[in-house]
Amino acid sequence: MEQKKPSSALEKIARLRVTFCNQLPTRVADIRNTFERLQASPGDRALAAELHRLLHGIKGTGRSFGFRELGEAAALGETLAAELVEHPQMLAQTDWQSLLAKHIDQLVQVSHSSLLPGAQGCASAAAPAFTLRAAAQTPITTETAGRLVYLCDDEPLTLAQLASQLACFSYETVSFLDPKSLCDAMLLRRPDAVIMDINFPMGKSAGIEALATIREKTGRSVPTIFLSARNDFAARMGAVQAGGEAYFLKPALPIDLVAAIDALTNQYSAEAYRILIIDDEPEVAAYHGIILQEYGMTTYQLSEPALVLQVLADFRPDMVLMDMYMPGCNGRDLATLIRQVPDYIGLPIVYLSSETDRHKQFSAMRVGAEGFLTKPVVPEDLVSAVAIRAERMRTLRSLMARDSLTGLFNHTTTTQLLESAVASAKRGSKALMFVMIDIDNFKHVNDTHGHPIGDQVILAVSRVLQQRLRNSDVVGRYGGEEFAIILQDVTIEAAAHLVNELRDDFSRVVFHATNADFSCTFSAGIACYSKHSHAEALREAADRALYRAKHSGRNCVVVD
Ligand code: GH3
Ligand code: MG
Ligand code: MG
Repeated sequence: MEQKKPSSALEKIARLRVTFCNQLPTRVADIRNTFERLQASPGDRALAAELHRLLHGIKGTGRSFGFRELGEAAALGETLAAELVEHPQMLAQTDWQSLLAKHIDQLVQVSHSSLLPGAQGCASAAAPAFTLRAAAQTPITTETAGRLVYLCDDEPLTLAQLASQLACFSYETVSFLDPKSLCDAMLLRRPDAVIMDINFPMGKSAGIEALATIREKTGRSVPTIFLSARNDFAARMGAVQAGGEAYFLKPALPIDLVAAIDALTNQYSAEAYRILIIDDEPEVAAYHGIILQEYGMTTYQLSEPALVLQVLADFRPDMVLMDMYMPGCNGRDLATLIRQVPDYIGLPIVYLSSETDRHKQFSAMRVGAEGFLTKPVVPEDLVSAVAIRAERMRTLRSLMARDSLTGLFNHTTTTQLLESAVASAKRGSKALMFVMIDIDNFKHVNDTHGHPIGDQVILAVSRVLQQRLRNSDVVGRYGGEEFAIILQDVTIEAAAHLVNELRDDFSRVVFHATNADFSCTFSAGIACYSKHSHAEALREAADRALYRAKHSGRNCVVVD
């Protein structure tokens, strides 16, 4: 089979411009034809609206594709046509007729000259209306396993403890006893993060000075966390000025350090934003889609408004970009229709239109839309307007779907995800395992060390699970001290092996309570999809297996 080279965004946009140029003669002829029909029946409001929509389309699309003159010529006609929609009888006046006729003639002329080779770059068509920054080099999602952390402390015991604790959370660590050897190692291999003491035998701020030197030598910064016994202003300010991103007093809880490393290394960087673009002109929708895709977003271009409910349900966008004037319905009506569906009450809708009339913009926004972007939009403005709103939608959704203590999926969402995983396993006859985990003797932890320490233990389980599992695996907090995992595409042996490793990792995490250090264990039950063919049966089977694990002495994994 012939392999097609993927084309760049600018090439794709160039092709859209060519399509636009090819359509231009027909579109201009349509405008002329509609105007003639309107002259024959001057009071026809629907015809006036149609003329307005056609002119408006050429204005917006022309400007977006860089045909400025064409856009301006269409804009003149559009303004008059908009007046006619409000007051159709005005066309009876000859001066209005001749003015509009003049604008349309002018548009025809400009459209001819736009199509001349080299005129506005239409024939060569490669002339971009803007420049795009280089596409994002880094993938949006990152693998969670195997993060490298450099540790630097002159206390061997501190280093050993830190290393063993971070290993439980799947961090690979390399330890250094002095800043100089850390500095040398940084030049050879760059870690994902550094955890660094401040006070060393060679100076009480040697750690801070070392970081400054490293930055100077490597020319790059690495997320750095200071972990120090010093709590004075000079140490803290020095750490900030050297570029330290977090500061912990010794002894720090491993779970807090892990949370800080995660945050600094974007461990859980989200899936690409999903943007639905509704525009009756496929080329315009595609053009905006290309810009957003360049910035790592996933888009769906819809030019048939009647399909909107189906597409919303299937594509699950984080926000909608909506054109204003479309045949059959306008953006305002379509936004209202979307808002009337309870599931989409919070979905951000932003208009993207060449409508510059402030009154019309406000009227369109009144139905609960979030904003108005005017075509042609500067790509960076489009991207940031979209990203801010999509991010807010993500946060809202995540508040509803996730547990507030651990950030894991909550019970309801986990149950829904299990149901859809079962449905897709049925379709693709894929393997699916459901795991239930329960902390052993947790009541005793609460009774002995207090509820807040109990919460730390719950958090630690969630971290161990999140760190070790793939992005595609579902991890949920099923109840107070119960967790659930959905593993796809694994054999039962592999699942048992993996959960056993998780159990072993967690059992080695050390917790610091007021009176004593202690550790905890959990038990787990695993059920396999093909043996149990629906969600409820899987859940019951995993629960039974967990019960057996508890009865055979806890701290073990049982497969149903
Ligand atoms: P087993 O090994 O049989 O599971 O014994 P257990 O003590 O872990 O089980 P039990 O179900 O008797 O006790 C669970 C305890 O978990 C009781 C409840 O107070 C506590 N718990 C539930 N949710 C939370 C929470 O969010 N934070 C804290 N700290 N404790 C919680
Ligand atoms: Mg329990
Ligand atoms: Mg328990």
